[in-house]
Amino acid sequence: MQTPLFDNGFEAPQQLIAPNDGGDVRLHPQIIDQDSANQFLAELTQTIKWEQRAITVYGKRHLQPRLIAWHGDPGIRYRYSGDTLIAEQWTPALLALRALCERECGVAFNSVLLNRYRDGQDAMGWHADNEIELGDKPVIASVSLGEARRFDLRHKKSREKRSARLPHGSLLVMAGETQVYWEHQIARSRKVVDERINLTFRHIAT
Ligand SMILES: O=C(O)CCC(=O)C(=O)O
Ligand SMILES: [Mn+2]
Repeated sequence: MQTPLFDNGFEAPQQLIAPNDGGDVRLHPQIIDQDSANQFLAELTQTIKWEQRAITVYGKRHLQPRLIAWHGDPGIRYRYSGDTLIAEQWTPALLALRALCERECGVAFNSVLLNRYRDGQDAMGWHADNEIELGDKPVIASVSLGEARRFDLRHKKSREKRSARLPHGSLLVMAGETQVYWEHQIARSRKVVDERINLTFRHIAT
């Protein structure tokens, strides 16, 4: 696989949320060149053991409307909504993407949650990534591959909304107090027909 290219300033990062708004969300629209992004998309589609898993919401079991996978350092667990995932090993593609995110964010990640949205009917509801294991002001690096989806942010108190399109080969970074004051979602869409893979690199306290 080629070394992924970084954007050299021609696609300047967009600040979606600034510390004044109670958070820090930046979008690099094209951090990976399109050829490498195509290769990552094909490789992850084929090599990851994708699963549709059940979670508990308000006491009821539901299948999540997307496929997921959890990879990371040995023994790292991810606990959420009544489900526990135990990390699968890093693969070469995941390590390459982790290196890119670590370089860009200046922090270390020991795990990655992968989401595969098969079409516009797959989605993720409003939530904040505020599990205790993520620590106080988590840095979360979110790589998008495949069909672009709209990413919505909503302030927990004022209900102000902000949105951005997450294109193929982009990187969204959430840091600072983002998870304290804001929630985010990927809404269903009738216009979207193609697949999208999203990877959120995280550091889980052990
Ligand atoms: O698919 C996305 O861009 C969002 C994923 C997300 O919020 C998560 O995995 O917690
Ligand atoms: Mn999230």
